[in-house]
Amino acid sequence: KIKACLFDLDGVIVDTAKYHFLAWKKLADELGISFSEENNELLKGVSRMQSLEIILNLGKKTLTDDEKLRFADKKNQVYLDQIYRMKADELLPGAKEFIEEIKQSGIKVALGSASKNAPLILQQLEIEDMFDAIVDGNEVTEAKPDPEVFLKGASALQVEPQNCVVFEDAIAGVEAAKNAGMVCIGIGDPATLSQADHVIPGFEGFRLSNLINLFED
Ligand code: B16
Ligand code: MG
Repeated sequence: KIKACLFDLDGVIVDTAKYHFLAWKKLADELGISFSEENNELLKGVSRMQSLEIILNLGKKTLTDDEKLRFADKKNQVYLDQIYRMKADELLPGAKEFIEEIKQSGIKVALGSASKNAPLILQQLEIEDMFDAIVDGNEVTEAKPDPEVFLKGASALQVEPQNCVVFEDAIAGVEAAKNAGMVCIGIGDPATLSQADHVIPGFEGFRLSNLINLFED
């Protein structure tokens, strides 16, 4: 029985991946590292510092810890410039409607994001009051695929993991949900998210009845 739904933020509720990409690309250019949209897939759901490590590995570059912090901060400033300009119309189609529908049916709703900027993003999208619990990059110590972010969400909602459904767009995030013992609905490409229990293209036209049907056959 579904008692709670946990939502990833970037790539599920809003397409901030494009802003992350632009900001990392700028930094990679500065470091003389070539960085493509394909490489960007590796960064989805991964923390800021780990994302930097992945880029440095791509370019076979080493930096001191101080330099790493400085570059990560620089990337974040470029990213934030975009986020401050973001408006509620950048919510992905159908996401808000789906969350409102499941809430009305009594299902609890939590956010489970790796982003330290999640509170600001929710504010920009005017949906900060929509969640019964919010767990983001400021509260977790272990990054996805570790299940910590989703287990904390379930415990805040006082729902057992087996009664939770996670919506995720990233490979690391799907793994985190499965590691938490939860059902996972992938958002995006079925081939990429092959570990998810089901994959849907997005929330457009997706209703609670569709979610329930997925588990009836
Ligand atoms: P920040 P999610 C993740 O958010 C993004 O997918 C990932 O690309 C990003 O590096 C990470 O947040 C950290 O973000 O730099 O804002 O703390 O998909 O887990 O909602
Ligand atoms: Mg994501």
